Amino acid sequence: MTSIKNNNLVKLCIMGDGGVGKTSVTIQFISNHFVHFYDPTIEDSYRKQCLIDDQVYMLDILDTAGQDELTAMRDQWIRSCEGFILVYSVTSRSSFDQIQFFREQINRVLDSDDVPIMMIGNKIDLEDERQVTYQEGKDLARCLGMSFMEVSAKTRSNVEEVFNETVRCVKRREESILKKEKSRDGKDIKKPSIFKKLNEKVNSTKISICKMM
Ligand SMILES: Nc1nc2c(ncn2[C@@H]2O[C@H](COP(=O)(O)OP(=O)(O)OP(=O)(O)O)[C@@H](O)[C@H]2O)c(=O)[nH]1
Ligand SMILES: [Mg+2]
Repeated sequence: MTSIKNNNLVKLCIMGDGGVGKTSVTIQFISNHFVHFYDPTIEDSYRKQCLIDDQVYMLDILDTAGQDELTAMRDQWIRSCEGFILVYSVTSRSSFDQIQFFREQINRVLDSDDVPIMMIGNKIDLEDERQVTYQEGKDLARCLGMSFMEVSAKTRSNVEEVFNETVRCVKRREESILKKEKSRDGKDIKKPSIFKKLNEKVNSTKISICKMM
């Protein structure tokens, strides 16, 4: 029987301008179908258990409002999540221009520039209406330190991969924080403070001897 450990619960937040397809991408991932109609979101959350790299995870996905008049909760949404999916539509230049604003808001609220974020360009099935090239998306993501994929909620292209990769980003960050903490503790054990002080004294004596000479 597979059980989910507490640390395998991953909280993700999906953000971006209104109408770019946040809900459609999420519903396609959760229940394998495409929503044709547009019903602006206020706030919805979804849960899905999935297997990523032989590990079972429970994903908590927060689907947020893109419409300007519904975004008062944004700081609170950001605080409650550990990984982010920033969505724009490849058919909308203005939604692409908004990405940097969302990125800055996440950094500000979490007071960190090292947050796991995946940027996605949605609606690639509408190739004739494309306003943002793949290269532009890739360049912006690299410049802002985010992972990047193009997707289509309609055809399901790359939808699963987006969520899998975002979970991997969250886990990689967690591991690197843990590693840093362990190595800090390890150093303290190897070098007890009494030796540190003794070393400092020897060094300062050396310096004063040098000065005298
Ligand atoms: N052709 C195509 N249409 C899409 C795609 N993704 C979403 N749409 C359509 O775009 C419209 C808006 O999609 P939503 O998923 O509701 O957009 P949203 O980002 O959740 O919008 P808000 O909740 O207002 O922020 C709907 O009519 C969808 O059917 C896609 O990949 N391809
Ligand atoms: Mg929505």
